[in-house]
Amino acid sequence: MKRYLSAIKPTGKLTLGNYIGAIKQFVTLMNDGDMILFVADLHSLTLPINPEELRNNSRNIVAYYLAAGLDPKKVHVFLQSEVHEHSELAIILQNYLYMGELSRMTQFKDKTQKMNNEAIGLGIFTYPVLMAADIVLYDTDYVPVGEDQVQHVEITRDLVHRFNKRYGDILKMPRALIRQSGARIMSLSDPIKKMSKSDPKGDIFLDDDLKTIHKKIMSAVTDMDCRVCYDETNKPGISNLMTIYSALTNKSFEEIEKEFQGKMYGEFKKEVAKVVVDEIACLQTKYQEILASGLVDKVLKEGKEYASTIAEKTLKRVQNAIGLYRYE
Ligand code: AQP
Repeated sequence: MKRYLSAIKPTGKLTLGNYIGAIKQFVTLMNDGDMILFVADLHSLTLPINPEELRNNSRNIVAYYLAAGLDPKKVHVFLQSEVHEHSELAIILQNYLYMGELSRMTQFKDKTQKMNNEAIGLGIFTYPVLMAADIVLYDTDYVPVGEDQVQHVEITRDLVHRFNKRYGDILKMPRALIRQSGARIMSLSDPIKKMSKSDPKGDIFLDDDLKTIHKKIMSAVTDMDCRVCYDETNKPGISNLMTIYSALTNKSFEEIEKEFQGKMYGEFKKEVAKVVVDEIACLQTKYQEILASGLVDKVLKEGKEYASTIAEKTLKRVQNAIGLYRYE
């Protein structure tokens, strides 16, 4: 059976980008194999975060996973920090990735470009090492991610190749799995920038009130051209709205272009706003029910047990291969 593994960092409130680019894809894939999802709380420590916020964000992610339709009978969900093998394996694997390649990672460069070297924590630099450990710990086949995370899966593949060349066939080679549409939802106020939890300008949050969502979409930045057609380079705002609309309605760009031919941007935006508001309204209702039901703690407990069993075996296999222990 194929195994899928993915995660979300509890660095802030979930956005429509996280929902379309990640969570919706998890729901589609859950019947297709063994799915392991975790809340990447250790990864969220790479930039300063308030402890109470971190705790709340972590629970909220699980509640949104379930609200979006992830079935706890089919999907295993846990907190990364509760399975200690992630950290232990990362300590080992950091010896198989190099400073040069880590400093070339786009996410590292983006997140630290305005920071002074003296203020950059080591965790943000070694982020890909922990992510590689997250992935290989579960003998993962596929890592469903948005486009921004593909580079991290690629460096994990380099590591696996390097490690296996030295010690034999110990780590499973993973692959990134990217959504065909919606892999990169952009900011509504600056559509050449990714919609991001930690940079809330132009974001739609899953817990925004519905009027606010409508307003945000109606005032999304577009262009002067007035034709609803897909052109990422010259019409990034309209293309972004088309991506959102397409992801939530399953309509192709051609169908959308036909539907709004000769119509004004205002009409198109109203329709996008309606679709987004309907989707999020339904999600918010289920989310509140789940938070009130106590299901989050139950799911996390079961998920931790499932994940720990697999993680323990992989860590022992690695330790054994590199000469730390010898097991029967
Ligand atoms: N704008 C986006 N469009 C499509 N997919 C997205 N993802 C994030 N933003 C978009 C996908 O969501 C998953 C979880 O991401 P993450 O929390 O691990 O880190 P991230 O990619 O860095 O997401 P954010 O929201 O931008 O977080 P911060 O601001 O903390 O860095 C991933 O699969 C990601 O591709």
